[in-house]
Amino acid sequence: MTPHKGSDRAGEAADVRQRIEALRKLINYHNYRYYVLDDPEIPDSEYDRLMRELERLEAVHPELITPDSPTQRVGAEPLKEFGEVRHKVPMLSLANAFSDEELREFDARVRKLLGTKGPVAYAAEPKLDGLAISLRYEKGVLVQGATRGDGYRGEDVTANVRTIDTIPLRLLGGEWPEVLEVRGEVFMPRSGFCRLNEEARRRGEKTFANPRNAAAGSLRQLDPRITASRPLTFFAYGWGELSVERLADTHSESMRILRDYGLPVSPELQVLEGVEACLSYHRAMLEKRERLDYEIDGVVFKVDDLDAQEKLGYVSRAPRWAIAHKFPAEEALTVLRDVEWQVGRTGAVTPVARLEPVEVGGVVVKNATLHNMDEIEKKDIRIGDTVYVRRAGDVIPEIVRVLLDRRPADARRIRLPKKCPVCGSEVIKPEGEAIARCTGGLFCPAQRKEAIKHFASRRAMDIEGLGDKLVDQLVDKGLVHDPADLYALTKEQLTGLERMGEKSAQNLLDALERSKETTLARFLYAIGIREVGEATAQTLARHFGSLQAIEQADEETLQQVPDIGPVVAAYIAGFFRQPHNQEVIRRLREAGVHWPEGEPAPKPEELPLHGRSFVLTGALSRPREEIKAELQALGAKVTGSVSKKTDYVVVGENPGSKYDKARQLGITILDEAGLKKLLEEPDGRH
Ligand code: 9MJ
Repeated sequence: MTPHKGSDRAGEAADVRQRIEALRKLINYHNYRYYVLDDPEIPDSEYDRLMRELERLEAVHPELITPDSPTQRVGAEPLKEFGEVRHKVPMLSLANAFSDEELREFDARVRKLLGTKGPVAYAAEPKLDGLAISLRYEKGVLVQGATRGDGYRGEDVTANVRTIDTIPLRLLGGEWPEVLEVRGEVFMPRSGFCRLNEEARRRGEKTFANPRNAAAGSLRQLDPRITASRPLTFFAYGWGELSVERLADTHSESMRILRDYGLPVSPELQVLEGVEACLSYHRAMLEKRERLDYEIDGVVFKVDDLDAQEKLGYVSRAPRWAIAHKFPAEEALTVLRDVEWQVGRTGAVTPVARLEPVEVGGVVVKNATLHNMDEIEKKDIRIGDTVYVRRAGDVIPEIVRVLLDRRPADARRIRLPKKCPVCGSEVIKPEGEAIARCTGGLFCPAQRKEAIKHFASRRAMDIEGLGDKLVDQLVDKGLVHDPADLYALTKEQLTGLERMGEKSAQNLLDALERSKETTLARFLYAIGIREVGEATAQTLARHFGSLQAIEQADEETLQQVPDIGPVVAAYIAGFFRQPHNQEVIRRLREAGVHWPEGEPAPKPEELPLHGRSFVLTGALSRPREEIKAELQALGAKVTGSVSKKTDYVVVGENPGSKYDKARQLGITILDEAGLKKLLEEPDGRH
């Protein structure tokens, strides 16, 4: 009996061993489909299931765990220091070409040395901006990973490269040479880099300056668990020591073979005939650069034929058969000469750097954005500083950092101007806000068009027929400088405009006349004080009753009003402090704009939506708080849950259970269009 039992157990063990091996093979194959071919065959859930089964079997049979098992990527213990690795075949650097001319010279040299008249075939691929790595496979198993170091001696980072999912721990197939050193670049995709920095920011930790630094910092961790948590990846672009003479006769064919072994290779790899094709490739990759999820700083061309490579040989430490054709630098050093302040159409006052002209990424840069005062202070930028300017794609150039050791003794601090450089009104930057703003809303030429369009809009003065295009024309022709000028327009002036007949001109004059009769709340909203929307305007009107009372209120008094905090109070007081704004208001009233002054604040029960209860649900196109404030200003109550007392449920996209409940209870359901109509005509029947 006993022998029988024993062989049973042996049979079972053999089954487990077989299953484990089958699982490892399957997992390696699906890794290859996913990472190398970018063409997964099974969903992630199925892959996870295979991994879990393998983990479970290995937990029960720890004696069957091998270092190349896909479960063994993260080693247990942090290292004290990295060991040294000698590269038997040195890891070379590449010569650079910085212009089309230099690439043509490279090609001419290659052809001369090879004695060929016709075009040479080159293998072309993007030049990754990461870290060069050598991976040593023995009998198909990854046994060592090493950094380039000085090209002859690097650091042993085996435990760390093992954690990189795209690097196979065991090669696919069985045809590989006994010793195979794969050379390539470890790098961090942009998307992963952004995620990593976002997480660091959230935790209040230091962020990385760029993906290259992040990749280098992640690979040089003594604790492989940290490396494992970083989104690193790898592309192979060559080889070092081989136990056979060659993998193939060309570079491109060798790369195809590496790919078949399960190693990721750039999908952009191409074979090109002659230097002109190389120049086109360079231009195409430069154009494509922004769309790639990893940073590249040029393209690499390698003579494809390996016999030709041998013939060409090496000069000092770089092969004569390869060259990196670099892209124009995206960063450059220059001097900050001065700072000017620009006023946007909403009154934002932003600093613009005037730079000593410098070429960055192929264009001459003279200006860069400095964003705002907080940014300037954070980076400690001063006039006279030597600064790094960065330009990427179509974005506005910006100052990355200052070289403090080059700061001249007379460097000047940058100060926010007290007066608007365009209209001379006061500039204010409320506590806690990043952006400074001009307070001359009604008068400032920079804000003119925007202010007039807002003034005329439906929910403000409601001047029918005065659309954006017409405002543009009136301002461009110099007929209107501020909202008060609208009321001085004549029929002759109007009929002189494009597409403005006698009839439309009269209609506009009539609309202007009608708009003069308004309410204090509308008027307050129309004059466009920053942060004073309709709800706040209504609250102000109700609370103070007259314009004079509001004009005379200081910031402290304003903060007594419900929902008005220090920022809004600062904007309101700042606005009325400007003599120019006062002047425009005086002229508006002189032209006949009026409202029931000094009227008692409308009683809550007089508000059009008084006593109505609303619930908002689903994804709405505007912030919920904004809609809520508008409804409340009209007297409505906004609550969080649906009950029999609810009058309306406003539903956005993908509403949840509140919508179902509202339907059950037979409550009126409004979509966004319905809500808009109700807000516009709250006095209508409902
Ligand atoms: C990079 N960095 O992408 C080489 N490289 O070849 C490519 N670097 C290289 N090839 C020989 N694609 C030495 C370095």
